[in-house]
Amino acid sequence: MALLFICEGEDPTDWESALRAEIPDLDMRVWPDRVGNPDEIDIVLTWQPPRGLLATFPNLKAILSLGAGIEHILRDPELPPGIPVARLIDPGLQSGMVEFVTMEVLRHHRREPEYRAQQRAGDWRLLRQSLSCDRRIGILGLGHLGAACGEMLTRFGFPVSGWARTEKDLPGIASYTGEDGLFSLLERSDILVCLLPLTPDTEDILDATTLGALPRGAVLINTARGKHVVDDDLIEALDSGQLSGATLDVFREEPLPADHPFWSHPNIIVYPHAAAWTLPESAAPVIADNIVRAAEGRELVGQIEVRRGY
Ligand code: NDP
Ligand code: OXD
Repeated sequence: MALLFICEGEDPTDWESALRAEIPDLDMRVWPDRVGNPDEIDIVLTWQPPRGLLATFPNLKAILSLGAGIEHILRDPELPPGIPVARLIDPGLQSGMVEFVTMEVLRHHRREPEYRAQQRAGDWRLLRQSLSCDRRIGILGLGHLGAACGEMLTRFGFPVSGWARTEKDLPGIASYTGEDGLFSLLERSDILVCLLPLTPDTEDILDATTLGALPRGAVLINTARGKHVVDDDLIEALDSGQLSGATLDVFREEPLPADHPFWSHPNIIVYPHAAAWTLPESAAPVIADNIVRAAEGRELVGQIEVRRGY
């Protein structure tokens, strides 16, 4: 089994040692310098493969994403058909996202951005605090990451609701589905967290209409993809007071262009796509399991439905 690692700008050294600790005789190649004969490549492990590249490996048996998101693979118009594609289901990615979302929910809940602004102005003033049971959280996407974030937030006493394609039965989390369900969830979300995959159905989902359906003064935390948000509509919602703040970890264009208004907006907190990382020490056992599954022709863990987009 030859595995090809395709991730521009990432040093493969740690990945090679972590994967070899799992599969000692793994034949691991690295694009673009150590590919060898393309006919020998069985599995690709990748983040943002160049368009058209995957189609150059005629004997591919599986495509494994180095991240939870999969749109960076599916966007390739020459994606070879019929090859199983798997997203990454990684405990480290999950705990990283739970930490990040919890941190940002608590930051907004405890009015930390306002206290920092007051500090810059030398303004000593108490801001009224709310109980967690009075701060309603809505989560778009109740999958591997969204459900885990929701579960953690219920432990703080926040009322949590979630929206998914299919009905969920998660302790303490109210489940919503469909278009009506989306608007029912929005109207009861003081803090809205987006953890949807980017698909044709979810692109631009956070626009003037959906942001306008949130309670006045709500907060948005987007840790999914930049293309979920219509940038101008978000700025308009913040400037009009419809939203009081936003934490953005992901953007339509990354790195966020230097002249983008998000950088300097007083009510936006920007992170450089840092919410959750794929770390070899946590992800290698999961990926190794999928390498073995691919070799044996078994279904992959996290195998996605290509037609559905996630
Ligand atoms: P999953 O595939 O496990 O979960 C996706 C969830 O979204 C599911 O609950 C699914 O519903 C729901 N969903 C999908 N399409 C729709 C739709 N049209 N309408 C309603 N609900 C929908 O993904 P993960 O939780 O693992 O990851 C989510 C996303 O988080 C990734 O795709 C990625 O973009 C982002 N991410 C960002 C990171 C960062 O650092 N910023 C790090 C890791 C991930 P159902 O359960 O019914 O199928
Ligand atoms: C991912 C990400 O999809 O880091 O895993 O964005």
